[in-house]
Amino acid sequence: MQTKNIFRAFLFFALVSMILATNAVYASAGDTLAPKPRTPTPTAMQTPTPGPSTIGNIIPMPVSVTSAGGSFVLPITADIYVEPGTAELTSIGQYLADKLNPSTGYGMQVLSTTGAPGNGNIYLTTVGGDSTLGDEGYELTVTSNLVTVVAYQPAGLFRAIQTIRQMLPAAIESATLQPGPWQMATGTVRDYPRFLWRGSMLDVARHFFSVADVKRYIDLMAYYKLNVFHFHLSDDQGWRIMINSWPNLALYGGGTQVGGTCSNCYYTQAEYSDIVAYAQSRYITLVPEIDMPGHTNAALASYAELNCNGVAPARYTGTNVGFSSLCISAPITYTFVDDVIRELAALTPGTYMHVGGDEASSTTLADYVSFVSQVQTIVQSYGKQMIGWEEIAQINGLSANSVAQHWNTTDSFAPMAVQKGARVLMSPANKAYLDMKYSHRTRLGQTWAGLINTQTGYEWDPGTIVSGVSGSSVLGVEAPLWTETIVTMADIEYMTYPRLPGYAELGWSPVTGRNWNEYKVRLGSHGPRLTAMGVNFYRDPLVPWP
Ligand code: TNX
Repeated sequence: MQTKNIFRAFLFFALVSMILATNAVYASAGDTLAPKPRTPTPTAMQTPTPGPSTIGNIIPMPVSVTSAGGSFVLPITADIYVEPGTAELTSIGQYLADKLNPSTGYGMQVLSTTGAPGNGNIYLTTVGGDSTLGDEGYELTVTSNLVTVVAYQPAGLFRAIQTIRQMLPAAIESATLQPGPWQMATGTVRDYPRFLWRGSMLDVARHFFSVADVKRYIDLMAYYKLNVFHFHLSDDQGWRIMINSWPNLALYGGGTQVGGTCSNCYYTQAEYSDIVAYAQSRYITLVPEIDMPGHTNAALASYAELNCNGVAPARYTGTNVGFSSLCISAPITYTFVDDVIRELAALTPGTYMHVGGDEASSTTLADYVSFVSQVQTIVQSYGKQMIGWEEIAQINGLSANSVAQHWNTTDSFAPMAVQKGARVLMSPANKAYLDMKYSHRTRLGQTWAGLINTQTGYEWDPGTIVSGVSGSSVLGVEAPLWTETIVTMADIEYMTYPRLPGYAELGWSPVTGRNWNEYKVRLGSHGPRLTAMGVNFYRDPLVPWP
């Protein structure tokens, strides 16, 4: 504690010098829009007393916000108190500390407490949490003295942390020391999600992305309270996860991507588990996808016996779809599926296994139905539930706990899934596909499902988009990023931001009162936040960026 206080005293003088230096720059720049230089009087060295303020600009829009009109300023002495002081709550507190410490330089620590801590701190507790707010709900109260979050479950505390970050100035997201002051408007936020499943999919098969890139994708999702990361691990162009019983899938099938060869382009099981744990620590469930029976050229190329004619095709690095199929009549096909699902299920704590099932145009309908029915049995034999692209709704024995992911833009198999008692995840390609171009002028992306600017991506409702599929039949919303044209992390960020915050809002916020003209201003205010996080977002001209 002693060392920390000495450190904080030094930091205080460092910050004051920074503020003075910043003002000097503004003064010499001669920009009339820049803030007036603050006179370096002794009062400038005290904590500034901010004026009244309101809580605003949170994405996704919370269920209820009540502003009290005052301000809380995070003091240099602030710490984060958790109750009860379990390992789980301590790591949630540490996540917040790790987000706030680089920019504030405050060296906030995570401490355990019983009851509210003293003034000037952040207090995260599950004691007395309101069960009616659900697992992800929370109540955040900011007074001029204290920031308090009460949640029924730890996940709710984690979601609330994102609200706290968004209530602080944008510079809080900077990785380097910033001057502050670190002010929040006072009031209360009571909040919980509309849908259970608020997801995003990343295709690492068409182009491969490093573990670090995948983690960054997940961490950015967390900022917008998303809770499912769908990991598209196999396709015609590459197989990305080591399966110990079929090693050539990764060793050979992981050697290509769109455009050519790719060296060691797969995740080891340890790397996969590391990604699972990383997502879990952000209260994000990882759903792995092995796309079958189509989209399987990488597997067919790796093992000749998976082909009906016993001949392995060459690996594929183009972008066509619909030409490959597993051999539906061969018993070894089901040994293969069983082995892959068994190994993946053992590494995956989440409930769902995604089995693809889309665009199987080289498989007859009878074969398709027979295959997916057997795959459903295999998935369930490992204690998991099946999710697949909407075509899987065609199988007769579709289980009520299986999920069909709607992606088509006109006709849909979603009502068929609902008739069979199953639920639907909404990813209509003309609304929710992150790989569609924003406009004809944007370089990256495709156009087959249409152009999706930020407004088009926002103005629809997962609860009514497919007629006959509503209410509890709608599990949630997911935005997939296919990567045929996406090569780098900068490309990923460009396609994902600023559209993903909109999908997060469709998944979380109440539908009533939602409107683009209000949202676009709120989204614009996130521009400086995304900039502070180093996100290469598309400055959609429809959004009033400050
Ligand atoms: C269709 S939609 C696909 C993917 C492509 C995507 C490109 C769906 C389930 N399959 O294989 O990557 O279009 O936009």
